[in-house]
Amino acid sequence: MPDPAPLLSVLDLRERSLSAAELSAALPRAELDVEAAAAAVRPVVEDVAARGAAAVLDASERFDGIRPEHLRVPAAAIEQALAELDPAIRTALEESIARVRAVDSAQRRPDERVEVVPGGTVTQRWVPVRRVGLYVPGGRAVLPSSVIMNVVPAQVAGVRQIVLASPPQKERGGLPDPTILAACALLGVTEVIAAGGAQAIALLAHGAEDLGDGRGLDAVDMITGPGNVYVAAAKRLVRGRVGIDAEAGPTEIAILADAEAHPAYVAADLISQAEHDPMAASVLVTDAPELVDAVEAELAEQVAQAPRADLIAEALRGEQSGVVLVRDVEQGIEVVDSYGAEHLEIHTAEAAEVAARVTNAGAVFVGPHAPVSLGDYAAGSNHVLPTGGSARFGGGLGVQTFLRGIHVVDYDEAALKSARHAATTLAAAEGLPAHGRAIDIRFER
Ligand code: HSO
Ligand code: ZN
Repeated sequence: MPDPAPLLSVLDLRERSLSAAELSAALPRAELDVEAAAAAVRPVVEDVAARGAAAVLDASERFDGIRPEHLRVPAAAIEQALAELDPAIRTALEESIARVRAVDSAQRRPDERVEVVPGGTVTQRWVPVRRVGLYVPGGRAVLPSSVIMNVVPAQVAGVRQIVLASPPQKERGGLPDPTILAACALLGVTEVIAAGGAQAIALLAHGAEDLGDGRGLDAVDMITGPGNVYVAAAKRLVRGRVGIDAEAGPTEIAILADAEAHPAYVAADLISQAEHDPMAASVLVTDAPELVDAVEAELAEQVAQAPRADLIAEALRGEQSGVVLVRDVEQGIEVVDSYGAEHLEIHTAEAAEVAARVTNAGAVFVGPHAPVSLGDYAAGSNHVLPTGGSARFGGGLGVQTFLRGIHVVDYDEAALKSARHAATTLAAAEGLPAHGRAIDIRFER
């Protein structure tokens, strides 16, 4: 007997006017305790920093139940995974790669030279990070699409050294998942490490003298990629030693919809992200109470048919999911901006215009034909996106993630002269006369 109770709880804001702080506190969202996880993983990270490969192997045995024979995945295993890959999956991966590569190639920022005065230029050079570590999880679901979303922008940015880490699989004799290895082969990634969790993050950040095959592993400069709370916690611990992208939390979808939205599509899309994780968030923001009823009816029907029905129901019933009823689309935009969803779909009249007014979201999907799962695999957009409201201050992974801007200052004598007065005056005002002197001396000698 299916449970007839509605899956989504409803927060009615139609009669309420809340301050920004009250609004963000009222919206459904689970707290992810990265700090508690950090305390748990700190000994693992420290052990890997101290003992290298041996500590990684001990942790694998403890947490993954396997001590892989090779921490560094042999080239032959990567090639074999590609040779054995289902041709239909290979074609789909290739299609996805081509689309992401097309977008990233066009969106790589060019160096920008500005002539401030005649003879005085400042150029912004965009320089790729030298060596990057990419983490691809292998737990609840194995996501080879995440290999694409990490590797392609790094490659388009010009990163020369890419090392990918993914957990060893017990059933595979300690190799990472074969589809992940095949995706590496398709992308030309040859440095692959069979390690997962906090130990993988620590290994990437600290490197190791000997991976067990007589060869060392160089520490990386930056680590990106999704993962569970322990991976997020380990990234927090190594941040500063290396750069990291956003700390990934459970997937989120928010849908802003009016009465014209298709209930079946809205329900299917809410379910699609709920399928990831019992902690995943599915939030519907609408000014149409009749849509809420229609979506609930669709949810009951579609969830019952879904192979992962229990997991989906748990995510939809969780405190992080729900419906927010608003007066109009205007208030809806306020709500979705306050929420800052990882993924935001717009199912309203004039969807493109509404989308253009949203300022906080990891990625925005416009209209009835752009579901989030399109973006997960094959839109050309990236699916590694800010979660937990971090879309307020961070963006998703992209070619820019792997580039650093370096200002190159090139002034001739006349150009320096034009700046002399402003610079020396400010130096004096700051009580730093040697700063001014370094300019004046050039006009005295
Ligand atoms: N929606 C996930 C990414 C993903 N979905 C991978 C399927 N495969 C987080 O954005
Ligand atoms: Zn997804």
